[in-house]
Amino acid sequence: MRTALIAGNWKMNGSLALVEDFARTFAEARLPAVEVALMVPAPYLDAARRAFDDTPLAVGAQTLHPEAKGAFTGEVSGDMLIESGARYVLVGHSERRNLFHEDDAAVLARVRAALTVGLTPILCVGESLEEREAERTEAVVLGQVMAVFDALEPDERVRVIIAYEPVWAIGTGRTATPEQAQAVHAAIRARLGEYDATLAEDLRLLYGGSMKAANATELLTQPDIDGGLVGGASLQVDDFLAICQSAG
Ligand code: G2H
Repeated sequence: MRTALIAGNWKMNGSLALVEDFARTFAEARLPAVEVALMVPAPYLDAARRAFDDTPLAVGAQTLHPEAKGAFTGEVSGDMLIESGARYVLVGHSERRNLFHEDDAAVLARVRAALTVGLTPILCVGESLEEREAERTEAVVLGQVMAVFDALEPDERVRVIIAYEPVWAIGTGRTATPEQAQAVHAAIRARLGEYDATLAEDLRLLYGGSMKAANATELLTQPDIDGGLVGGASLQVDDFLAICQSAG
């Protein structure tokens, strides 16, 4: 059985006050059997780790640099994230791929860097609207998955989480229908089965792209959707809590 994971992605939003708000709410929240994590901006990691001590909330980061240290002004290494309390790190989010020009090789380097220091990478994959309309969704998404998984060892593959985020659904208010999302998740799981049946059975596949309290249940009850990567709705503590509660 795969335990659901609901991961909030604050992107470049939030504040220390919001960290405290989440800590207060989740300290008293009643949750089903679900793991919950918040990917906060790097400067808030340490405060979030401390504030979430008595809550079910884990902490994650939104990116990392592939090198362990060096002359990379402005960048943050995996070891630094670990020291600041992160357990997860997003890799390959479409905003990183598109705005910061991270190609498949850059994504793979970051997945490797995360695994090296003991962070759980959440590998984000997804097609653009143009690619979906050209009926290239599966080719694009599976290509992004294989660009990483082909290069990893079996014991590394099992430590990765995948988030399917159709680019046309990110921050647009447009959500993939449960059927559209399930179809892509099933295709990813089938492809993972070509590496190893146990890997395919155990690896968690999250859906992301305008997930909110109103559509979470119908997405999270799909057989191959094991949780959510939640952007906008993770900035409102009540909305995010409602999504977590619908993941039982
Ligand atoms: C996709 C998602 C979180 P949103 O980027 O990663 O954001 O829920 O706002 O579409």
